[in-house]
Amino acid sequence: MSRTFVIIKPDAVAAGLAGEVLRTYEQAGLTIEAMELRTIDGAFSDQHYAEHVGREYYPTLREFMTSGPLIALVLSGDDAVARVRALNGATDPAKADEGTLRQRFGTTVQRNTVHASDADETATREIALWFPGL
Ligand code: FUP
Repeated sequence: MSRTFVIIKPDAVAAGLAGEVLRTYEQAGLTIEAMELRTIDGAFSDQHYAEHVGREYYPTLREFMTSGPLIALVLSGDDAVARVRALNGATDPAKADEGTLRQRFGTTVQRNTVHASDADETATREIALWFPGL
């Protein structure tokens, strides 16, 4: 049993897709451990995306991620990190496998519906940042 951190990004929340995204995770047997609708500021985005600050695409990513409410989630289950990334699909929705969340609902590399931790250590760091009480 392991945990992962997920964001239902502002594009998906604005489009009314939160329920469908949650249903996809729940039907795959993942359990919701924490969940919050939240609007983040630029400084918080910089902490979350610390590895990306300074990249040429980061200013647009920051603007998008702070543009409206998102849903922060902690999911648990067997092999949660890998299973959630498989459900999400490739970063670029145009390259994501059929049936994945990003293929179904994503529009661009940034407006790609969801974020999820890419390794157990990342999950630990992201959960501590977003849900320090957990
Ligand atoms: P992922 O782990 O699938 O979310 O992908 P990355 O860690 O590569 O990307 C993190 C965020 O940066 C995503 F929102 C996509 C965005 N990004 C770009 O906009 N351009 C790039 O060249 C790479 C990433």
